[in-house]
Amino acid sequence: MPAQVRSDDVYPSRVDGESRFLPRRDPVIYGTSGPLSPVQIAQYERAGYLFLPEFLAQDEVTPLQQEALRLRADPAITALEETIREPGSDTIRSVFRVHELSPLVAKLVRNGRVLAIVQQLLGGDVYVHQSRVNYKPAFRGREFYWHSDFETWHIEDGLPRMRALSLAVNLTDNDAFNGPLMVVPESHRTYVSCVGETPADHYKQSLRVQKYGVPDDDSLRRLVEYGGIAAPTGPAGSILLFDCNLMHGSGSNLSPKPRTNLFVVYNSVNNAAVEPFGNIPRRPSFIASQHFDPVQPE
Ligand code: 6CS
Ligand code: FE
Repeated sequence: MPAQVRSDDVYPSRVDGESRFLPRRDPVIYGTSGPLSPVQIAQYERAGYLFLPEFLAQDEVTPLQQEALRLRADPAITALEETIREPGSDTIRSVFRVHELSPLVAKLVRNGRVLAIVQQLLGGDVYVHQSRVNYKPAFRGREFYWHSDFETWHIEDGLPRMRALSLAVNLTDNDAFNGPLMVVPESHRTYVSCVGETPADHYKQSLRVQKYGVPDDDSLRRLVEYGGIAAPTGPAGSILLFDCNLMHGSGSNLSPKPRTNLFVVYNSVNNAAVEPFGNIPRRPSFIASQHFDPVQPE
């Protein structure tokens, strides 16, 4: 193993000349009881994700939709480095740290129904590692290439183990045509160590188009041969919970309808970020939070 791999690193990446599959060394489900049924827990454990259509009521999702549009139109927000633009244009792709920029999103993060599920999956108290709105505008919203979030959060942000998940809330319908999120079922049980050295200030590039920390074609082919590809599409208000190591991505939006999703990344307080495992300076806190206080239900 190359010299720069830390002795406490069970998931090395970006150190070898070739990509490797390493087995997951962590549980998928950490909790015991909670609102999810045994069947739902088994689905999440086996496939790495759980889709709950129309989880939020219309009167919960409408204010969030409006809030997402307000954030994008507010010059005080668009002037911040939290606002990321599409490659090659000024169109807004994402706004990060929305759980601190928006009281409405802060409220959603603490929503009791959501939090009980997250705590069941991760086994107890959690904090928010990252949050963002991805706008994927009509006609020209660009793709997010295949990746495991955990690879980046481990190497660039210092999350030690796989004990985090993403909550994706559909703020618009996600359909076959507007660039819905796609996942590779069961890929969360394999860690794909990636090739290439992380460039300085990688996030400035990667949040627009990611080139490092993405799997090579052969690895992807093998994962998809095993698990296939699923696109859990559904109306606004639907939510997707997915494991931090699940391979996922999404295509461009060629349709006339935007695809807007809100993402909240919850991490166990027992898995708080340490020094990044990639021997690089940690990313700014608007991408990788340093506030480890547990989220309290509202
Ligand atoms: O770099 C990150 O943390 C992120 N990038 C992607 C493509 N997904 C998760 C996360 O927002
Ligand atoms: Fe991602």
